[in-house]
Amino acid sequence: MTEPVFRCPDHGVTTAQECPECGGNTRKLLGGERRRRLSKFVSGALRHFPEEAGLELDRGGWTDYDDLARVVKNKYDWADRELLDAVVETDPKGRFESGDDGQIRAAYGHSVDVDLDAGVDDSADREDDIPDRLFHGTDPANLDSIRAEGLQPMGRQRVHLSGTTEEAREVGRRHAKNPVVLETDAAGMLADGLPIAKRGESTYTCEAVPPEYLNVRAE
Ligand code: HQG
Repeated sequence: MTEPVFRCPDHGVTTAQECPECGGNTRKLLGGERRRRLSKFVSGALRHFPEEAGLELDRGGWTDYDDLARVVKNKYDWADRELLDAVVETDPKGRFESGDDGQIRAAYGHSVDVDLDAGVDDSADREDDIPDRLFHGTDPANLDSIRAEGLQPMGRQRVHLSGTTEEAREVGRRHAKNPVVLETDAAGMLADGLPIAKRGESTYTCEAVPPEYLNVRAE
């Protein structure tokens, strides 16, 4: 269940009913269900259907925040810029990145063709931040195929991995009731020159994971 968002008059938005900074009263800004819907729509528009939503993404996946706020307002009669700000600011997975010059993009998850490293010359620095092991939750029905060809991006531009087994299981639950968790030898991939990037709070992406770097994680 998605938590509501509250606003403290002095310290801004929070998902706690009492402001974590001053312990003072907050007012409810956005209910859980509307927060979930808004986040899903914005994620979809920035990852999968920008054109249909009326947005133009540049090579790096960026679009103008003002345009997005307009699109959101047209889509939902109850939504406005303040609620969009709240969804973006409180996203627990860091799904959205704010750029210079009032731009926004999805941090990961794209099916549209973007290059998140476009115009960035220090992308290799991201590799300092990669844990030795990463995890991927999936439907057990995919295992034979994954054992044969490794993890492939399927409908997206990249394969997505999680920082913990719990998060991977949660991702896998989107596909199956009893997902299986695969462990990835991320250190081995990096040592062999297969790049991995950290995106958002705890999501890691790569072009593919060949089968020799994968193990089914025992419960
Ligand atoms: C599977 C969410 C057969 C793969 C999450 C997965 C993530 C194969 C499915 C992000 C395969 C693709 C992405 C192969 C991969 N044979 N099946 N060779 N290779 N698969 O939804 O990783 O909450 O495109 O195991 O947290 O589940 O939206 O990818 O089951 O970070 O922000 O093909 O989406 O983020 O499914 O999820 P998806 P995903 P948000």
